[in-house]
Amino acid sequence: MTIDRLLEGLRQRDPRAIGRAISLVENGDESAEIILSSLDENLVSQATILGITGPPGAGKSTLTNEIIAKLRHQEERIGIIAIDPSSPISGGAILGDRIRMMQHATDKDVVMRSMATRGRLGGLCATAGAAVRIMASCGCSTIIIETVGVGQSEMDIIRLADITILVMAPGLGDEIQAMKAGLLEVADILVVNKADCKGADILAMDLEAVTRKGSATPTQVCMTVATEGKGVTELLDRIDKLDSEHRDSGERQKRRRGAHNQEVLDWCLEILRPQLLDKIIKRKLSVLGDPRLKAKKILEEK
Ligand SMILES: Nc1nc2c(ncn2[C@@H]2O[C@H](COP(=O)(O)OP(=O)(O)OP(=O)(O)O)[C@@H](O)[C@H]2O)c(=O)[nH]1
Ligand SMILES: [Mg+2]
Repeated sequence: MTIDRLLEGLRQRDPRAIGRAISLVENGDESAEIILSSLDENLVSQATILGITGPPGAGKSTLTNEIIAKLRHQEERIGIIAIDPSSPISGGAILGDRIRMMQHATDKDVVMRSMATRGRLGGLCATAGAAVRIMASCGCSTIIIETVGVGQSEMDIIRLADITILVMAPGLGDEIQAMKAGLLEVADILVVNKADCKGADILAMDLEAVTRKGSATPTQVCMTVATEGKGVTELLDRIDKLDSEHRDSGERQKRRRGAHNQEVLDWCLEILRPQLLDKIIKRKLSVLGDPRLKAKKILEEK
């Protein structure tokens, strides 16, 4: 596809053109700059970016699926970015997510994209940020980033979101308990999914108690049964309300600025990494001595 046809495809909001554009950015293709500077910034700033995070198996994809279904009833166009850690913990996540979202797979107003974190030195924020912008510019008024809250790169990604939803579920084991503190910090809305299962009420009370410690007003927990679509309307109402509060108070703008700075930093590192590696190799450094000192010297060089 020529760049002109691709840009025309993006103007037509063709899902195939969107997919192609994201791939070109991801692969560091020269045309990425042309694509990214052709976007409709107005639509980008209007779109709502939701982060959905939580431990593996909590029901994030099932819930995302239900959210899509509800929003599609309102004729919204939606973008989904599934960050796949490709780790043994959630092996096969891509396939699983694809199958679960199959009911929306033929809907041209649901644009899906998976991104792997494995085998990547960095740049995930940069490329995910670009994907968000491309989708928003092509008419997606809501963009959902689904990520397992396990690693630093997944947590960085969540900063791209205007609103972050933490999905927990009963019966996920001790390992999850340990993750909770870090996850709670980034969450705007807490969801206890699998409310049909034993232990859901206790988990909700437990979470409310934890959030009460940190602030004057405890975060109210939303209960959902994603497999039956229960509690999803209430969750969407909460999201809407918080979104308008954030728009009014300037919180949203503040978050966007933080995310933008993070993305610029990510791009700086993407651009610098190969240049620096080249410099290092050319120096034919001895293996003796302090690597940190050598790094400082190379950076000080003009
Ligand atoms: N009983 C019950 N099961 C649920 C509910 N929501 C999801 N599940 C099941 O839980 C399992 C995991 O759901 P997913 O939506 O794949 O969870 P996930 O958080 O996306 O998992 P990863 O992407 O692997 O991190 C599936 O078998 C779902 O059918 C629920 O509300 N109640
Ligand atoms: Mg999933």
